[in-house]
Amino acid sequence: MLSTVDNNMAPSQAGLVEQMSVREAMYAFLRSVGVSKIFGNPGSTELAMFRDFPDDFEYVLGLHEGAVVGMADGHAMASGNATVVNLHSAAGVGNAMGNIFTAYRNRAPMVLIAGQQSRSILSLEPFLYSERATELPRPYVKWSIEPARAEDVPAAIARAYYIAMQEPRGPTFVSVPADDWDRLCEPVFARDVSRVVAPDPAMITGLRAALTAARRPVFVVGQANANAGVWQELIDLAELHQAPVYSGPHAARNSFPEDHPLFAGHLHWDRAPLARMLAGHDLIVVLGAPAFVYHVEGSGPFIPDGATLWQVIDDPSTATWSPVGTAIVGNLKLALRALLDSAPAEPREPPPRRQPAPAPAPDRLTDAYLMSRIEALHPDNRVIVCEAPSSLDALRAHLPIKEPAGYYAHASGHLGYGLGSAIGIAMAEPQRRVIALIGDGSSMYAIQALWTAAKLGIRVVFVIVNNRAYQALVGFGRLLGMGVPVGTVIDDLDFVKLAGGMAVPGETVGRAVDLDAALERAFGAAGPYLLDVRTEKA
Ligand SMILES: Cc1ncc(C[n+]2csc(CCOP(=O)(O)OP(=O)(O)O)c2C)c(N)n1
Repeated sequence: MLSTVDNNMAPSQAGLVEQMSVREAMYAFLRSVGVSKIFGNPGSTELAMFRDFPDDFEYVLGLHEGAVVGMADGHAMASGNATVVNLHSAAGVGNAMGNIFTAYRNRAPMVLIAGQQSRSILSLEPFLYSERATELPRPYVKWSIEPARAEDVPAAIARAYYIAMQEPRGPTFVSVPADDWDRLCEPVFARDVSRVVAPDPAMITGLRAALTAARRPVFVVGQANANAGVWQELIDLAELHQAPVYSGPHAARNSFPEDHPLFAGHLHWDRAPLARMLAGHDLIVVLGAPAFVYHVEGSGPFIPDGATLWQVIDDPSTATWSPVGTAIVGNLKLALRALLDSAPAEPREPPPRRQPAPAPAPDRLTDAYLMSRIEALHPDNRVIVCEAPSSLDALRAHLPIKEPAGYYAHASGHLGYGLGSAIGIAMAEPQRRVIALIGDGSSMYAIQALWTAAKLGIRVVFVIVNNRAYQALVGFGRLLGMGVPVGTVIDDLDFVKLAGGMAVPGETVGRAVDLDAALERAFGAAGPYLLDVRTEKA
């Protein structure tokens, strides 16, 4: 029988030559798959996980679990490798849940390791006991387990990693009792486990034929393209077919250059206007996106009369609920490479170019003016994180996303993702300038993340788009024929003081004339910097 061992005792002394502690086996496995950071917020049930914390690992502390999972999401998406997250048993998982939902919708690969009380006292319903630990994060994790035996924990973590990395990627969950970490187990070795599935070649042939025959095809693109890294393939395909490219509604990442002549804009999130935007096209090819993400109930046809729809998506489940069209399931890179072997039957005229938005008035501190000045002062090598719901139109009009992996948002609608994710992205891509555009309301769901940015000296410019309201809800209220809804005014927040309290420098910008200099100071900062921009209400 295995028993708890002194961690300093060599395996040979214990008479178990090929064994190591559960903790050592976990770190050895993580090392072998290139994971060296643990994002977390610890508790007593997990402390044993960190005994003799290895020198080649970094613990990234966040002061609230929402901020922790947001950071881990950003890091996973920007680095392309799963992140490991330490959460405190039931309460920590509960705090993290909003951003676990977001990670699930974002397809962010992540292994969540939560503490559990010691196995030996579970029958006594002890303090901190997570009674149904594996059910708590469901249905927003791809896999959830509390291993039957301590010695199964490293293999469970390895399996959680492989599942998280398989398309569609996403979070997985392992609950580990506190007394497991010191137990002995066999090591787990990294293996090559397939991460993608190839699309059905016969269906790809069908889509190629449809593309060849179409008179006026159109592409609709979404976040699975960014996850699969098919920036150039999409440009080549659009140019080959001279087809306009729309971004699907609520796309959480960018996959096509918004300054490209074929970029047509962002589709509406309401059924009828969306169908109207696609009118005149006989073939709609949805690549790496759901068809479609609606925000309100609608009626009428899903696509214009006379059009047919094809979809290529890495998620089998998403393929099944599309109301119309033919769906091909598989990896976008493989699909696009196969589709590039197609050509129009007749040469096509290039579609008309979109009209640029008129420049915003320079004397008013609107969100549109703010976006236009960021574009003017920092046009390249930037990553925009946006969680400023009512400023999305301004962003799209004046701050085009021109580079691969240049835009991150939540696919979930959950607020509290952006502030943390910006930090995780900047950790993974320190050579780029991460600019987080966060609403005053949204920032307060994860404001603790600023502390981590300051502690680690992470270079992020946090721009609080401060309209002193939950303005998106005010706008939505208008759509519903209401006045200003209750619970939507949030004035009297001082973000410079909040940031200062966490050692992040910053300044308030109250006039359009002061904006450029403040942005220059923010872009020039060596560490985190916050601008509280008091924008005019729309
Ligand atoms: C966790 C969570 N709670 C509530 C909401 C509902 N909600 C959607 S938009 C919004 C307002 C956001 O305000 P702010 O960040 O200031 O941006 P603005 O709407 O003013 O542009 C709220 C509260 C949400 N999406 N997520």
